[in-house]
Amino acid sequence: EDSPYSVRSISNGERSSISDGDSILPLPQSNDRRWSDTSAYARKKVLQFWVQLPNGNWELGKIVSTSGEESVIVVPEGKVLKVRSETLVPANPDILDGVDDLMQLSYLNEPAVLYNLEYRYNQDMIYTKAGPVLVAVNPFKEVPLYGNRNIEAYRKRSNESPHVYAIADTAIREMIRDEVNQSIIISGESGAGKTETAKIAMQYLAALGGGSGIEYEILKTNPILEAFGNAKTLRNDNSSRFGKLIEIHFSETGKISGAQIQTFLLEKSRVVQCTEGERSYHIFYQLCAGASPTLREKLNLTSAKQYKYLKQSNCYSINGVDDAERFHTVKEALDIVHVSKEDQESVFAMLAAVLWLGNVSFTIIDNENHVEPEQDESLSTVANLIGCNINELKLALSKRNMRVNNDTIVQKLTLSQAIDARDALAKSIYACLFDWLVEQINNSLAVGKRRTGRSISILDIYGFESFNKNSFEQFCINYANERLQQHFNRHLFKLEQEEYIQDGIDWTRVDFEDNQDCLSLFEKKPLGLLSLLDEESTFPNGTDLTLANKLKQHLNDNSCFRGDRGKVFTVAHYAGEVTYETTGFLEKNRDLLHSDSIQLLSSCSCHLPQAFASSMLIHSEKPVVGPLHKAGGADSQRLSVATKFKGQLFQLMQRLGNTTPHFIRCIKPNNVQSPGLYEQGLVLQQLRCCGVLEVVRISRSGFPTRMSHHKFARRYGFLLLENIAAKDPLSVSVAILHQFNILPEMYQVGYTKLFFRTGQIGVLEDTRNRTLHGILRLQSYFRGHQA
Ligand code: AD9
Ligand code: MG
Repeated sequence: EDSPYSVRSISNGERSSISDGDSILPLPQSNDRRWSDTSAYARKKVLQFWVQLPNGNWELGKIVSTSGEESVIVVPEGKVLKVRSETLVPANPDILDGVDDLMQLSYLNEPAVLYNLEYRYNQDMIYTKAGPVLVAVNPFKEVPLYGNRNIEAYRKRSNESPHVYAIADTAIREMIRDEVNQSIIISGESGAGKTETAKIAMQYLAALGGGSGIEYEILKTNPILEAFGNAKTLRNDNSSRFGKLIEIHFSETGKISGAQIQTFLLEKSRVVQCTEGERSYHIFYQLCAGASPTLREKLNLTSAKQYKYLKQSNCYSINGVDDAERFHTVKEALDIVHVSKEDQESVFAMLAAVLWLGNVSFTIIDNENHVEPEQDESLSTVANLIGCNINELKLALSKRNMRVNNDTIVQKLTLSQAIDARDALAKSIYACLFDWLVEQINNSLAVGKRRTGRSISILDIYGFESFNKNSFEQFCINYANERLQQHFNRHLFKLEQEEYIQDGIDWTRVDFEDNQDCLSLFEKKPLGLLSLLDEESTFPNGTDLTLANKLKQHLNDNSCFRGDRGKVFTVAHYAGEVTYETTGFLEKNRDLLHSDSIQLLSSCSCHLPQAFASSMLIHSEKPVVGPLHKAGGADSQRLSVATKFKGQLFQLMQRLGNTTPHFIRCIKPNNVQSPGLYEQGLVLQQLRCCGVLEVVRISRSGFPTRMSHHKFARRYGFLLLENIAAKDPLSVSVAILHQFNILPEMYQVGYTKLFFRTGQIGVLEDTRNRTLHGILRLQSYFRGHQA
């Protein structure tokens, strides 16, 4: 046997040399290790293996026999399987079941990681570290991990198990200790728990930094932003349809002094268009359900079922949610962030205007399919609510002024053009309202003039998305995730290196897969995805098909890009390939609101529409993509959506770049939002996407297992033959390494710790176990003889 050891010592000072425990004392049946020595792992004394079943799930199994390339495996229910030996993946010794940190696993393979998370999940331990990253598996039920008592335990550090609280605590401490701003970056797919996690982090910061009262306001921004920016989707009953960065500022004494919120790319289309079974933004249903009789009358409000925008998806309520009650919560929250009662009423008027706008219908007035809005309750209510002249509203929804050279010509709208104009107006009002609210909140939370420069930012941004059909939204979201992933990679590598250097060990850089190529595919000028998209958006005759062809023409040589047939192209993202369809790309990227509509808003007597109009005009003064007015006939020149988003992302990365980041990866264990259900395949796919396995892979190429000399000496010292009583932990550690012939390339001795390559601790652990078994056997053997 190619064993790294031949003799073992026994603890308790009692020394006894035995040649081979197994030959003297056969191991009990349950620990049967009669598997073949031909297995590569036999020499490493691996007891159990992971076997992948035909359904893709992994099961723990033991080798019964191996012949040639095949092994016979028995899995827990006694089932026997024949598999190719090379497909077996070594499992970790039982002592590593459910470890706090995946880095403690000797074998860092996918099934081991999956099993460890599941083992913990089943005991409501939803948090696990993957080195510097916190993994949070959504429990879909209340777990007893939160509240003041738990906050207190983390503050005192009497509880050290992984938790969002622990991350928030570290962030506060590092902010104060290093005088460096911190960020908590939360990612994961829809429904994985990002928003809840962000709130849990905010709770902790508010509890520790509370006192000024502003922390209360900060917490109250959540119900507001969720009401206006979240909606029920097929994936999540409370899905955020925007990205959010909240920067919380602290005074020198560590108290919260203010906050600032930045939002990214709200999904506007939901206001006018919504898939069966989903809902529009919560606030619409809340308003319809919760408005007082007086307010109803003022806004001419009816029930949600009477509004076309809400009716189309045939879904009005959410299980376990009382919209009317939520409406009151939102109003209270608005009070707390100092939105006046008058302003609140204006906000509700805008919401009602959007709803009524959706009910505006058109009649055809000539044989060229030109239309006019019907002069009915919907139209008059809209005019009333936004405070405009009804005839001007009618004009804005049926005609378009176009400037050609220096002349203005009036174009009548066809039915589909008029519907587009109506929907564009509704979307703009809503998006402007959302931005306006964020601005009010920011004014209320404003950091005093005396900025301390100490802050903790929490980023809750949409995770990587890959559906059967992927459109412009996924294109932007995935681009954002590419940017964040680069931040993640670069940061983690720096951390790894720093830890090695700090402990004084040799460190030659390990390779890692950078995603720079994919980012360049998006950002390169003039021949990158974004530039080409913008260019095509400015062409009068540009269509989704010409866009697709243009991309193929210029990018087909790029290794991250593949042009497919028709309007389809594929991008090789870090998290996998995604195939996009260019349908709607140009229109969504242009996101035009005709100048007629902007003019209409600025002519309104109510202050909100006026404010919206001027904010749109301000935005249109910024540098422009190109002569947009030639394209769709609109003459307001604006930044394209993609370019604006790219600018926001650059700004975001710059801000994050100046912070110490803390990463939280949320995982959704099932697609049905139900507790206790852990689907391996689904979890695995997310672990791959959000880079957790990549972190693990990175560490594998380094020395992932770390143990202090002290702990190492205590755990394995008894295996030594020599007397170690007088020796220091470092010498004991080195002696152990030598005695067991651990190859020099498999470990590094640092100042405070030993660093091991993957799997090395498994070897020692098994020796230790066998020795302990040997002792037990010997003891019972002797007891038997004495009896
Ligand atoms: V989306 O991309 O915005 O669609 P999120 O934000 O990742 O998504 P969210 O935080 O909204 O997901 O979580 C979805 C649901 O999971 C919540 O409404 C809760 O019902 C549930 N959840 C998430 N985290 C926890 C938790 N720590 N404890 C209990 C949770 N329930
Ligand atoms: Mg969310």
